[in-house]
Amino acid sequence: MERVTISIDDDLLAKFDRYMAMKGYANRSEGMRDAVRRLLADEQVASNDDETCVGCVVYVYNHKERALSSRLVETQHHHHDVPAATLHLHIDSTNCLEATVLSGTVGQVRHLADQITSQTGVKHGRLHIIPIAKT
Ligand code: NI
Repeated sequence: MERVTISIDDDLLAKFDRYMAMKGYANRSEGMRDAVRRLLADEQVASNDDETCVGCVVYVYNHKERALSSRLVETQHHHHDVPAATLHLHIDSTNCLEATVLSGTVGQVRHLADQITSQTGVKHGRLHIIPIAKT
């Protein structure tokens, strides 16, 4: 096993330490190894663009942000070849949470999810991809 040294912001490290305590990790090395494994597992799915999948992209946005709601709808209409359904939750007086389920190839799903989460005013965007094995 190799020993590496990394630089990390104090704030980020404090959050990571809290996370590790919550999850019961004995030391930072073990927590960091698991974080890297998880990242690589996610990327492995994402690197095979032709695989069939369903995906769920979850994000929060301020519905008072100018034209954002209509831009999000426009984005989905522009990619109408990728089947999508959206759950919308009004979480407080300004913020909305949406969970949009997408179906297609990993490449199509990732592209549309990126188009949604990269819109100005969209926060906490996160895509979960589930590969569907051909039967
Ligand atoms: Ni809303």
